[in-house]
Amino acid sequence: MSKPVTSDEWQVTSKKAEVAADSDVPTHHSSLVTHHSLHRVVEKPDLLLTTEHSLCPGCGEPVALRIILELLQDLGLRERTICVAGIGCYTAFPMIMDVDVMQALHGRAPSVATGVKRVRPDAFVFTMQGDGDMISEGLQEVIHSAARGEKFTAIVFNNAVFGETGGHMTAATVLGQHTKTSVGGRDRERHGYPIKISELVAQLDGTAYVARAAVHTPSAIKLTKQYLHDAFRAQLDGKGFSLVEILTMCPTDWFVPPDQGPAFLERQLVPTYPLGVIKAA
Ligand SMILES: Cc1ncc(C[n+]2csc(CCOP(=O)(O)OP(=O)(O)O)c2C)c(N)n1
Ligand code: SF4
Ligand SMILES: [Mg+2]
Repeated sequence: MSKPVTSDEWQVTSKKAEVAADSDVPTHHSSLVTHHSLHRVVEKPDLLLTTEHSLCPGCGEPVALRIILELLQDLGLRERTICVAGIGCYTAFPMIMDVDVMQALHGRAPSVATGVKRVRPDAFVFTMQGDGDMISEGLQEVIHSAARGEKFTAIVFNNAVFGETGGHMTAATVLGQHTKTSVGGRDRERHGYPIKISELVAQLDGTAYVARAAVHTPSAIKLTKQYLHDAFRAQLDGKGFSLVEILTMCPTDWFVPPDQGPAFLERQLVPTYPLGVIKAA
């Protein structure tokens, strides 16, 4: 099973090419060299103040945060960035981000971001919300912001539960999923169907870019960075509203051990929430 890249992840790479280039080692012997060494392939982004966090082991949200901060750093956006944070487990992140953050009331981040972007059009503005915050508690905020074509980027960490408050069902909980308030599994007759926020928002004329990503495998993490880059680009080019939904692991409220979060995400969430670009800029 693949695991998400973390700050401590190392990649084993073959030394053959380096050894072959070394004049002390005859070229015809280079193919016999089989030793490996460890190379660090990722560094802590400067905008991440510490690699320690208070979230659960195996949580996907710190992985998503790391990608966001790497990208802000790569694009040189730190000085002009304003993040508007919703309420959820990720509300702990402003403490460890070297980026300006405004805290919104539950579900209201898109409206606060609308005000920030209109007052400071040169600022780079993104929201950081969860599925409970955006899709259950603040659905009208994101829909209207998207329809108006507000020029900020909305990021939603979708773990299909209200994580911070103990794991009850959200509007994004998938059919059959066990939560504290759907103990027999989400039932279509009793609880209705999950809302697919990306598809919903993509059909609005004000949206420039929409994609759904995930952080459960290294390749998914790489694609998440690409999608976020394209969404950020859409904002920087003044094209309109952009949204990236990131499926994140919540082993605690999925009732699985931390190392089984990625497999659970692939098995339970991806069939309802297929990954990919939903609307290209
Ligand atoms: C108006 C309001 N209702 C409820 C709450 C309680 N509350 C705080 S965090 C949270 C869960 C947020 O879930 P989500 O946005 O999915 O984030 P997660 O914790 O899963 O990362 C809830 C219900 C609140 N703070 N304010
Ligand atoms: S409850 Fe879920 S979302 Fe919250 S920190 Fe723990 S694993 Fe992450
Ligand atoms: Mg959630």
